[in-house]
Amino acid sequence: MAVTKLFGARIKRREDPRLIAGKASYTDDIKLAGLLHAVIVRSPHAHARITRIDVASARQTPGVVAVFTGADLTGKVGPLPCAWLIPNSELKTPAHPAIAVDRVRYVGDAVAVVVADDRYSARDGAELVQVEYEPLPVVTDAEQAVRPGAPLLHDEVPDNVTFRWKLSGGDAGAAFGQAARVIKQRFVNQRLIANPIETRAAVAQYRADTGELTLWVTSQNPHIHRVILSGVLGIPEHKFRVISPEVGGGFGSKIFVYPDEAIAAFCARELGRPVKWVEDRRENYLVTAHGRDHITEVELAVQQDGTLLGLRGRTYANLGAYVSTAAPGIPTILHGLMLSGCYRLPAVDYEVVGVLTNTTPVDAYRGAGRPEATFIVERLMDLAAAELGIDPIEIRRRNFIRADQFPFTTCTGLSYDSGDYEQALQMAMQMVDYPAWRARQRGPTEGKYIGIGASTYVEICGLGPSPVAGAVGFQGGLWGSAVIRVHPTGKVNVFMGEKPHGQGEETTFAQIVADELGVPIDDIQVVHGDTAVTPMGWGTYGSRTTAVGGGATTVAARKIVDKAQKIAAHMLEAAERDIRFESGRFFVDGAPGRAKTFQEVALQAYLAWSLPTGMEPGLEASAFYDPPNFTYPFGTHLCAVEVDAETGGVEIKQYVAVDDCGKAINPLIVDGQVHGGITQGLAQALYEAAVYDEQGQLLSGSMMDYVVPKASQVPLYATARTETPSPHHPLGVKGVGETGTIASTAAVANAVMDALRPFGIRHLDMPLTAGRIWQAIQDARQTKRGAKP
Ligand code: MCN
Repeated sequence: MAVTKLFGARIKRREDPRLIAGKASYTDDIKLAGLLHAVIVRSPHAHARITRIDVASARQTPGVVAVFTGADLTGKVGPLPCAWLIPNSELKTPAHPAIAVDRVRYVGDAVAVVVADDRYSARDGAELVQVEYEPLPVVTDAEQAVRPGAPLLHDEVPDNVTFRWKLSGGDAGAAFGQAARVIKQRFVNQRLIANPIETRAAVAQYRADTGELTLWVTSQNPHIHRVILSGVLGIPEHKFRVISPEVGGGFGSKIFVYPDEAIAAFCARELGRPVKWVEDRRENYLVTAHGRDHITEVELAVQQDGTLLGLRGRTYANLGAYVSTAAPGIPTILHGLMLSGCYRLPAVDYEVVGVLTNTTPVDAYRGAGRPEATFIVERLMDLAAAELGIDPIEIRRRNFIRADQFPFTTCTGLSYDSGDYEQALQMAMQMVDYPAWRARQRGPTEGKYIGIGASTYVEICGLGPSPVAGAVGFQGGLWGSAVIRVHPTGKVNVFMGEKPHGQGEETTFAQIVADELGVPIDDIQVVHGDTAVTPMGWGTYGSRTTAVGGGATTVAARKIVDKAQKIAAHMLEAAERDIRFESGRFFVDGAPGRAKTFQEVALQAYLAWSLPTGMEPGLEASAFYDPPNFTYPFGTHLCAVEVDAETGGVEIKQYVAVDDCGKAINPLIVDGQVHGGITQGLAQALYEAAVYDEQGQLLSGSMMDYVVPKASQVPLYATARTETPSPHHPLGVKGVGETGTIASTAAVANAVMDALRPFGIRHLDMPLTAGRIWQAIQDARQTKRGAKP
């Protein structure tokens, strides 16, 4: 019988029917008897002392059950900890109380919580909480915040600097000493907002008789929420259950442990009734972690032929008002260590300064650190090419790490597992007809300027291994876990430690297990998101779920087959070494008729009437898989744009993405991930920006002001893949969830800047809006006219 392997099959996501039909159950869908509703009162000031809070009127509002302020939480809810203590940086993590007690530090900082029978009464009550503030000077910009005399946020951090992290590798001094050219540039990687479809939410239920707390929460990592909140709330882990039901996207923003979740749990414990808190969209903009926000001064040393010699510079990373859960690791480990890109860069000398400002805390947002690094490296490659008169594709080729050089140790200290950068580039070049675009660019313009941009990227993902996590200060392990339970009828449950929230692992992990066990995919159910049911897991982020959780699932499945093989041998009265396993059948080598199906073996494992001597009954296996290395996906994205000089408008004429995520389990899902990722990346290049005014008010605090691109603003993407398996992964896979975001920002920005070269414009900061481009063209024309004698 021909066997259809599911690994590599473009099957549709099994989670989609319930999502599309509105049948999925999210945190806000949880309804419990006696449920109360919480609304959090938030500071309208970016920086102020709280001189008085009067909650009397709020308490008297009909329907209001309780009002709590920071003072009520003191001693009962601890500060929210930072979980990435990067080493050798003198990291300072000022206390982050769930509700501010005497001082607020950003617009949205919690000052009180009102709990009522329904949400409307809670909101009415919240409006009656009277807070007197004494405004303090505000600073929102990272460079300004480190200047002498800048407003200070925390007494424990006298210069607003939470850390200074230094990176050096090779001899950067010598590299710059011998450089034919030094390319200098200042880059602003603007602040972004994640915009998941579902905002955050929490429902907490406490049983005073047993001391057990159940928290339903929009989390990308329920076990991390449990371990951190267990400490914050003083509830022991074994009596603390965290359930993440359906989660409507996160893009990183639901990794972190927020004040709101601790507040909901506190209220439930205090009041002895379940409490629900649901973030509205305005709050989501104000208080859910933002991403990016780097200011970088950097220089690249090159030889005349474009050979890279060294890179040095400094990034000011704006971390907002408090140090969020993973914040220090993003601009350092995930950004600094990737500054070598996919090139043979011999030397690096770099500093990252983590800065506190009166803005929303900043943490991981899709790509987290790697898009910022790719942007710097790939923009520098184009600037170097332009200065040296070399084609931007050619300068990349000259510096690529070659396919025969893997594993490759970068000057930043990473060991890239595998890659063939030239192959991906070649494929992308065939897909766009690069010479034709260049010819069009040289042709008549008629006010429309063509630009072609490349981004040849590599990313670090599939986070662990755990010893490295420990070495870089991450306060957790980074292995993956899985439990596979085969039932007596041969049906299978896979319990994942990680927590997908839109990525599709219910499908891809079922594909893995179907192949490994030889059972129909419909006989497999994948379960995730409940600490009482699933094994400990470190979460879904850093495109790690398939690399580590998929690794664990594969190892667990192989343990099942191993045991089943022993049982089959016993049932067939043959030596185990003579048993073959194919397509769900165990048979005696050379006698295919002497066989037992996987289902027959599963039944015998549970009946246990006749098992090999000493064998335990049952057919269940667990695995904790700690990978030996990260995985390093890579690829080439090429983008052709047309810029209208009269309006400044940018039209993407063609977009090609060739990505290599090792072996693809489900190319349809991989394409979907790449599409979503590219869209978020090009949104940064062209549209999105979180903007504060000088008083720390978020001007782009709603969907009316923050431009998430519409379908009409996004082109059709052409995607393709090369396949360079990860040599250390049991299935050869690498992550793919972030590739699109990491690659596309630089590709689009490079294309736009290429189009603007005839005007002598060297670089513009993102987002490259029509207004900004139009103004730059006017300025350039003005300068040209002024320069004329
Ligand atoms: N996959 C595959 N073959 C591979 C690699 C992956 O078929 N070689 C499949 C996986 O099995 C999975 C999907 O592609 O179905 C993404 O897998 P992976 O690369 O392991 O990434 P994660 O599941 O760890 O997802 C995290 C990543 C990140 S970090 C962000 S942010 C992000 C993203 O995924 N947020 C998302 N994609 C998102 N997609 C949605 N819809 N919503 C989000 O919030």
